[in-house]
Amino acid sequence: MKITHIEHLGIAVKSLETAIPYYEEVLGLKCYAIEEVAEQKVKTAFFQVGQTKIELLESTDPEGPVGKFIEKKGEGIHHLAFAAEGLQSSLDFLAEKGVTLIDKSPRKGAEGLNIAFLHPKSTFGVLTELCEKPGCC
Ligand code: CMX
Repeated sequence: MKITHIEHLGIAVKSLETAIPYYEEVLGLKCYAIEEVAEQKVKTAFFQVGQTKIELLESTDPEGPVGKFIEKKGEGIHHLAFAAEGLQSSLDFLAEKGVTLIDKSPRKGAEGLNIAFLHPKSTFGVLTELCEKPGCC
């Protein structure tokens, strides 16, 4: 298993429209993409900070993962995403180590990345995502 860097931090917000001006006008970052991920019931907005991105997540459905998260916990950090080389072999390794996989094999996420989530109950309370660029490794 090889993690190379933190790919992004996912932050749940009630509204992209009201959160984006804080990131742009106060923090001075630039929103370079807005993308809906219908399968995940979210609309996302991305900001680059060095090698890492901030991914703002607005729910498009109260029953989706981010809708349920905001209902329970309010706005805030939703998940931590690592860039990992060899996604399927990393998942196999993690399963062997007893980590509960939400995704047993990679699927498509925002920005065309292959992604997979690990269950927060087996990662010390942090919903963890592994990402890999398609075609890599
Ligand atoms: N971080 C930490 N804990 C979380 C969590 C999160 N983001 N989301 C849920 N939990 C906890 C809940 O607090 C709850 O804990 P308790 O049992 O102690 O109360 C437990 O997990 C179960 O939560 P739930 O609200 O009943 O939700 P579900 O079990 O239905 O789903 C999860 C939880 C993590 C399996 C689901 O949210 C999931 O599959 N997430 C992965 C996909 C995702 O988050 N997509 C959105 C981002 C997409 C993108 O980045 O493109």
